[in-house]
Amino acid sequence: MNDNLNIPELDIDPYSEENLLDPYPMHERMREAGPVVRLTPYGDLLACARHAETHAVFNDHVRFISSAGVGLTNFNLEAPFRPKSLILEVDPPLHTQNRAVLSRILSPKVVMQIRAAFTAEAEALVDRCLEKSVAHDQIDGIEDLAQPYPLKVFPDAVGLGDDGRENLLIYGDMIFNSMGPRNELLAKSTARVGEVTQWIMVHCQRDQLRPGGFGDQIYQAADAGEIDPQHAPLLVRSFLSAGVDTTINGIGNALYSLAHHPDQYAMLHADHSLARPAFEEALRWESTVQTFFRTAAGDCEIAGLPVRDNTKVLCMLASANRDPRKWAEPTRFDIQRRPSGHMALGSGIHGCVGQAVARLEGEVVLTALAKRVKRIEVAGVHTRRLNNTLRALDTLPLRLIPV
Ligand code: OVV
Repeated sequence: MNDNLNIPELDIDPYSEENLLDPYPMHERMREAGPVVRLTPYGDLLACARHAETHAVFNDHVRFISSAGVGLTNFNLEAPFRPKSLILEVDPPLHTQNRAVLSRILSPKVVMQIRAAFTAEAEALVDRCLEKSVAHDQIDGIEDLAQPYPLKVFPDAVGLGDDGRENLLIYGDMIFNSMGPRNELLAKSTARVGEVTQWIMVHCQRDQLRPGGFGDQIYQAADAGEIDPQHAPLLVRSFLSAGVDTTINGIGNALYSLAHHPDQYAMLHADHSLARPAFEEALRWESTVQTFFRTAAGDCEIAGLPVRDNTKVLCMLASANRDPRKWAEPTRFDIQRRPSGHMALGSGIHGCVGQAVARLEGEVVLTALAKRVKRIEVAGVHTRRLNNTLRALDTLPLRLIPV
């Protein structure tokens, strides 16, 4: 009966406070136990923590589907937390159709067009941070830089108004918590679920979106018959769900990584063209989205081990990104590494559709810093914002030393 006999069983809770604060010892235990493990606190839940299997699962969307949810909750058994995302939580052919539209709106060509505006905003913000750091001896890397930057440039590009953008932060925290168990973190982040969801859905309507912005372009695609017009608001919702908290923490984690590796920052300062590879290495080293799930559609196997139909598989992206089977000296933060094949933006048909915009944001913020800031010093103890899915900082006291 128990065909999971060959799968190592681990009494590990990836959502304990200890593991969320410092996931790396847990990652190592999971990787060393086997190519796929069973996490006994969550019943029949399987997990992949090595690069090869995580990558294989993500690149087999036929066996490992997304339409049963990419969090712990199995939508075949329980209702989703919110109406399903029409890109993240669907399979082909609907996924293919919707993704084609989002992919065009966020294409590398579009990114070339927004580059100047994104660069100007990064330079202005880094100037303000530098002034503040000189005047007050420190800044908060999160409140003063990592948070305001994406919160300005991305909703501007989507075409949202200026008011109420703090709702995007609360919403992001909630959505990414909702992909874990129903723990205290989820309960806290959903305290204002009704009000925040209401704000989000109102701001997905066409009359709230500047003509020509990313949001309005979804409605234009509906006008052109490329997507179901009834799907337009939920596709705009994907921008608002996935586009802010992710990049905030991507930039926050990059600042953290550089502040804690002054030799690496010195190299970036000496050669600004390292901004993009430095952001990429920060994604590998401190992966913003730590985990996503898939669900087995039929009995199958991972690395020769049996997986029963409808089993949830936890894919440990952040662990794959430090798997010594894949990376030389994986715990070393090395901005010259060029970590192609990292899993921080996913892989396969669901790989981050906004990745060109995300990389632009990281690159221009790090370039603006590299030009103006000689050294970044740690000016105090950072604090973490625990989230069931995201590796997130709450505060990051930094001192920016001008050139
Ligand atoms: C990648 C991602 C994260 C969260 C939400 C969504 C996507 C969405 O499509 O709503």
